[in-house]
Amino acid sequence: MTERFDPAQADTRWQAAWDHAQCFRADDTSTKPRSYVLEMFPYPSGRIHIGHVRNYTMGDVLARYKRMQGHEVLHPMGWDAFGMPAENAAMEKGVHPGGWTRENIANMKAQLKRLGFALDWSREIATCEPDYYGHEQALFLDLYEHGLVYRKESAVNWDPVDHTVLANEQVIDGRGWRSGALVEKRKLSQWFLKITDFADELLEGLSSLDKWPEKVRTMQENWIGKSQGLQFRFDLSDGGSVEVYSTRPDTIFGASFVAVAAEHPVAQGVAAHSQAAQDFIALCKQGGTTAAELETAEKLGFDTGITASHPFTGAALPVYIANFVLMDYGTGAVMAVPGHDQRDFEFATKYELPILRVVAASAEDADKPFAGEAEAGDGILVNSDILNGLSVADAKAQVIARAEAEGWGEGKTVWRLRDWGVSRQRYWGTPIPFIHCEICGVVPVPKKHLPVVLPEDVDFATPGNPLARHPTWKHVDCPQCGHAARRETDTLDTFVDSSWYFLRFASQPGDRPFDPAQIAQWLPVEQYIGGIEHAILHLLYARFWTRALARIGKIDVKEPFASLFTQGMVTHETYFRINDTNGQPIYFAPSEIERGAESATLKADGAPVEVGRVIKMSKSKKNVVDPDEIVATYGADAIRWFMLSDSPPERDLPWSEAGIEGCARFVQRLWRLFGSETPALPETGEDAGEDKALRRLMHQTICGVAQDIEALQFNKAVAKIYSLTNAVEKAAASSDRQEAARALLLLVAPMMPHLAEEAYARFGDGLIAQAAWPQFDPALLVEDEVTVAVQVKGKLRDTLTVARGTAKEELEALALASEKVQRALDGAPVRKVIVVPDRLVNLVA
Ligand code: OW5
Ligand code: ZN
Repeated sequence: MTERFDPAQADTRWQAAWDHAQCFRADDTSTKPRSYVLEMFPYPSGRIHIGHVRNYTMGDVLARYKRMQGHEVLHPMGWDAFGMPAENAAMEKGVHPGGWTRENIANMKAQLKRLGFALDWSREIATCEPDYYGHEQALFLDLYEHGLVYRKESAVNWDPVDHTVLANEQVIDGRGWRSGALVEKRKLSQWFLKITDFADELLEGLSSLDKWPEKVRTMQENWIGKSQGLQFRFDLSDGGSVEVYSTRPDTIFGASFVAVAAEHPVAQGVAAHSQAAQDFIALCKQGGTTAAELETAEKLGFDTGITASHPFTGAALPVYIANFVLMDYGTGAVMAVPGHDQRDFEFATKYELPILRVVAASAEDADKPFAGEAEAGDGILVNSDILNGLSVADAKAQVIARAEAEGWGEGKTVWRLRDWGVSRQRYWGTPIPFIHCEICGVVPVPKKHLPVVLPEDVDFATPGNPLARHPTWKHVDCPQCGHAARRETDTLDTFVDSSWYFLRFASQPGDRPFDPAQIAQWLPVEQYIGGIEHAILHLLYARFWTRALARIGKIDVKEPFASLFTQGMVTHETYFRINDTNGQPIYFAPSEIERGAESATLKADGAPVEVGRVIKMSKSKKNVVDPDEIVATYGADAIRWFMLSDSPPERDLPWSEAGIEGCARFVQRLWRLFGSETPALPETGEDAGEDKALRRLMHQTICGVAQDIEALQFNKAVAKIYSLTNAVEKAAASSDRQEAARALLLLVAPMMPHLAEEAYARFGDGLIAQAAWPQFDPALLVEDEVTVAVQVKGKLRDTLTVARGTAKEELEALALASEKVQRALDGAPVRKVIVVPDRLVNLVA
């Protein structure tokens, strides 16, 4: 009996050995097939959390497996290092965002190393360093030269007390997070990327992404939101007219009012002689600007007294100024159909406007009441005059045709997708490389002057953008005319940093963002893994940057991620007691709890606590475990194994103490298997091939685990490894057992690399990190015994267990020899015998 496996010393020893041998460095000149395995790079928020561990363990298993399969693997890691959290820390703790970020990076990097990830650290990137963001500035200028970057006035969240622009996440319930003041919308000149130029391509491209989850493709499709609709004109009672656009012209007979944005000329015209209208417009300017905020905010309106004439019926529809209509979107005015649009429904309910049904499941349902909300679904047209009985699609076409024939409107394709506003009035981001000159206008910083580096000496004592109030930084001479000019003080949205990092990982020359030849070698990423929260924005922006760079001739790849996998959450049960005085729960951390099989008690007082739902880990519910503590207690292999076991990787994974203990026990179980008998035996001996069942299971497991890893179905691979472990443990000593144990060791190597190295060292042939995946014999995958059904006159009477491929004559003889068969025949002569080899013998009497 060998000693226990001791991760505390083995883990670091093997991590150092991998470092020393540079095992995980990707060779750009390799002739092997290439695999680029990438996980979404982390924000250096402070510490690695369990969600990171799950993400990076999955990628690590795939990367290690691909290397064992003989691929040249690129598996890099870096830091998505710009953004608000660093700036918030600066304001709260009085530290510099750069110092805070770099310290976090150092800590988190050490944590990742302790988990044993097979990463090529020579390619590490931090987006906050000038040797990354300087190249980003160069690419931004390239896009500008090609007309894909422009400036436009647009609304921002303005905090009137702090005199600063707020990020959306700094607006809480319509108020500034710091001042508590009601946030206003203000117009500022902002930088935009022309993603809408790519709307068609980005939509079309989705159909080529057959290794992306259907769900993600649908989300992107909806975000891009291509729709065919009708743009048309309402004549107004005051002699004017208003243009509206509707994606549901089929519902035109259900229109009960017209709504215009606060900034719409009709609204402005009314406000010119109405104080009440002016007050209402001012009210609309408060509150957030995001789609989500508009969706949830209470719908408010102001009746202008003007009416609009319905193009079919001539009915006079009231015209409202409404807070849910945006000037930036479409024409800034809408035809409102409360029965079939939720926002219109809420508005109509509040202002007691008619809610008509014009689409129903069938003609009989024409007068069915609404169940408290609008019905946006499909159906047939009702209460709609000439459209009655038509499908939604046919009715749309009909109304568009009619409008075009009569000249009051025309069919138009519109996109939900807007251009991407990338300006942020913040310090901790990539400076936008432009200079404002009173003479020349907006002038790009000449590329030879890049990077435009952030100043270090900034103060966060007062709100607002420290770059804008820095005493010297922004003062430069105009690169064109030489007169005193001013730097752009906006920085780029951090999503820009993550839109091209996968290119920089593949190629990082000093003098340009990347070398297109190397990009061609590595891209597209073979497997990208990350959280579902990036299904829309990050993934769309990365696809857009790739296509934009392809369009301007910088690279020759159109889709950055060939295959995408989105992982589930790591969850944990909650522990709490109800506070007697206010009825609120007081939560306890798992470390404060003694968990029994049925109940839980608080260690401090030994009295019971309630066990709550299994939910996403969060600070407020205290249901958090710290990966570092788990590694310290159980070792890296145990936590890695936990991340892969039990739950399918796209589902939630409930963390439990019992679970991690089971994983740690399995590590020791394997150690007993590998650490004792295995190395003592020769690889093949005279008894090779005797233990047929074990041999077959071994070959099946080698094949099956490979398939499972390639499909990222790690829990299935884990189950197969458990089965093979059981079988090897039970098998009598033989060289078959030896061979199976050796294969088993190679199969667990990507998942438990430390234990695997420690055991492999006993074979004395190098690092398992550099070993090959075991071979399997396809001939041994199939069972060599089959069950053959024996029927008499079509009725099943017996079964035979025989060797696969048993001859027809022999099967016939065996069938006739069966006592059950003879009984069924009851002396009747057999007239005909039908034999289907390996399957069936049918005796016709
Ligand atoms: C974790 C994934 C995430 C992503 C990756 C990096 C989380 C899955 C959900 N830099 C960007 C980023 O997302 C990526 C760019 C490419 C845009 C948790 C989260 C979780 C969270 C917190 C805690 C525990 C579990 C502890 C809270 C208490 C602290 C005291 N998820 N599962 N579990 N960076 O760093 O956020 O989507 O793929 O890895 O994530 S990131
Ligand atoms: Zn100038």
